[in-house]
Amino acid sequence: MHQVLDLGINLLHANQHQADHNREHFDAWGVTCLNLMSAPGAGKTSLLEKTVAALADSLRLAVIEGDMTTQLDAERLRRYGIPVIAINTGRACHLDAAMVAGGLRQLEALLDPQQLDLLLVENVGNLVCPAEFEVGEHA
Ligand SMILES: Nc1nc2c(ncn2[C@@H]2O[C@H](COP(=O)(O)OP(=O)(O)O)[C@@H](O)[C@H]2O)c(=O)[nH]1
Ligand SMILES: [Mg+2]
Repeated sequence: MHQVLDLGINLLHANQHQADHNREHFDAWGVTCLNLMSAPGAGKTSLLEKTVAALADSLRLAVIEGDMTTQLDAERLRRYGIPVIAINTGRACHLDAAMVAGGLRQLEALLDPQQLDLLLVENVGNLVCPAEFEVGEHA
């Protein structure tokens, strides 16, 4: 027998609330935030490397690098001399807004975020899970 239980709560509500809060920070700082999602190996880090190389002279950039367990992508991007915050998600197949808020606190310890123009977020390599969780990005 199947029974439908109405829990009466939106399980993503807390994440949405935190994402809205992150976006308020980005807007107050004048920072545009982009959240990159794709299948593993599709080329997110490569695209970020080329983007950073092309824009680092004209825009002030930082990266939040989401990865389940390693620092490898963060190390690839640190070579370009920009601030990179690595977030290991452990078993989670996506970043969520609270993890990004934690990354923002680390970023604020390094620099004044009002001095940034563009924050690039590389999400964990899985197109399905990350799409459910806004992190406060503009696009
Ligand atoms: N042929 C080709 N290979 C690419 C391209 N972009 C990335 N790659 C390669 O694909 C692999 C995975 O790229 P990576 O940027 O690490 O993907 P991510 O897992 O989405 O971050 C690497 O070996 C890259 O060199 C591309 O535009 N063309
Ligand atoms: Mg990558």
